[in-house]
Amino acid sequence: METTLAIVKPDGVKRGLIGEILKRYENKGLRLKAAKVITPTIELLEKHYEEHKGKPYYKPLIQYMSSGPVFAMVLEGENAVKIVRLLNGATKVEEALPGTIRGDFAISTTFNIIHGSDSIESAKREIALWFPELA
Ligand code: DGI
Repeated sequence: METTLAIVKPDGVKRGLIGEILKRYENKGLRLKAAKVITPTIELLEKHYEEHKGKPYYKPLIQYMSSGPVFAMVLEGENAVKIVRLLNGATKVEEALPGTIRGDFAISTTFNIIHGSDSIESAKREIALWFPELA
């Protein structure tokens, strides 16, 4: 059984989309194993996004992600990593299909509502980072 990390980003929380997003994951059959509302520190975000360091969007991304509370969750299910990314939709918002979370709710690639781990290895690393208490 796979686990993955999904994060409703600050704009998603501000817009009241936590319930809508969780409903989509649960409707699909994923189970919520852990969740919390936190305003992430810069230190946590720099670790989370370390592979993006130096990219032109890196600083705005860290600033945006630390701008308010997020809803971080651990989801479990068969193929959870891929399924969450399918439900989330493409990174580039103009490629995110209707029916996906980004396709239905996001208009900007920078402010794109939701995060999902991109591989089983990333999921393990990210869950340890955001939920050290589960280790
Ligand atoms: O896993 P994703 O969130 O779909 O995408 P990612 O891990 O490649 O990038 C992490 C975040 O960085 C993404 O959600 C938004 C931002 N980002 C990535 N590529 C671009 C970007 N932001 C802008 N403005 N332009 C990009 O090309």
